[in-house]
Amino acid sequence: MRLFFGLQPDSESALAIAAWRDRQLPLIGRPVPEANLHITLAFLGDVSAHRLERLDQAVGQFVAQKRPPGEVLTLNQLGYWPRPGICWLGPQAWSDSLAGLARSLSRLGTAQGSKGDRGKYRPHITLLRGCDSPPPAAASEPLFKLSFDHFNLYQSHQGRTGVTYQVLESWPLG
Ligand code: 2AM
Repeated sequence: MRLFFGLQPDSESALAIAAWRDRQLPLIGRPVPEANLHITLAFLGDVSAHRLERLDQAVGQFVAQKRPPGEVLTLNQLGYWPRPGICWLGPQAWSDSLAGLARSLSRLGTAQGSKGDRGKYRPHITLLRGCDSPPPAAASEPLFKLSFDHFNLYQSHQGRTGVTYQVLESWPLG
C-alpha cells in the first residue's frame, strides 16, 4: 500500500487556493485537483498491508504520549522544484513542533518497513505537476492562513483517471 501522512486544508481554504492558482498562474503544468491539495508530513511509500495495524497503534501511542500541538500555517510563498517538476505553495516559516511531528512520523513509518524519504522537511502544497519552468511572479501574492487540528494517514490510489487519496485514519493535534 502506498501511504503517507499529511495535513488536509479545510474545504473553504482548498477552494480558495485552487481559485487563486487558476487565476494567478499560467498553465505551466497539470493542476492538482482541489480535492487532492494537501501538505505531506511524511511520505512512507510502499508499506505492506499487514504492517498497517502496527503502524496505527504506534502512531496512536505516540500521539497519546507526546500530544502534538495544533498548527497554524501562513501560506505565502510560491516555490518551484525542477527535479520533481512541481510548483508549490508553502509557508515561509513553520514551528519546530511541525518539523518534529514530520520527523517522528517518518521514523514510525521506517520502523514498519517504509523506505521513507530522506530529504529535509519543507511543508508545501503541490499546485501544479509536470512543470519544466518556474512560475512567473503572480500579480496578487498568495496569503492563506490555515489551521490544523488533526493529521491523516492517506493511501494513494493510482487509477486510470489519475491519483486519489483515501484517508485511512486520523489523529488529533492539540
Ligand atoms: P509532492 O506533493 O511534493 O509531490 C503523495 O504522493 C504525497 O507524498 C505527495 O504530496 C508527494 O509530494 C509526497 N512525496 C514525498 N516524497 C515522495 C516520493 N518519493 N514519491 C512520491 N511522492 C512523494
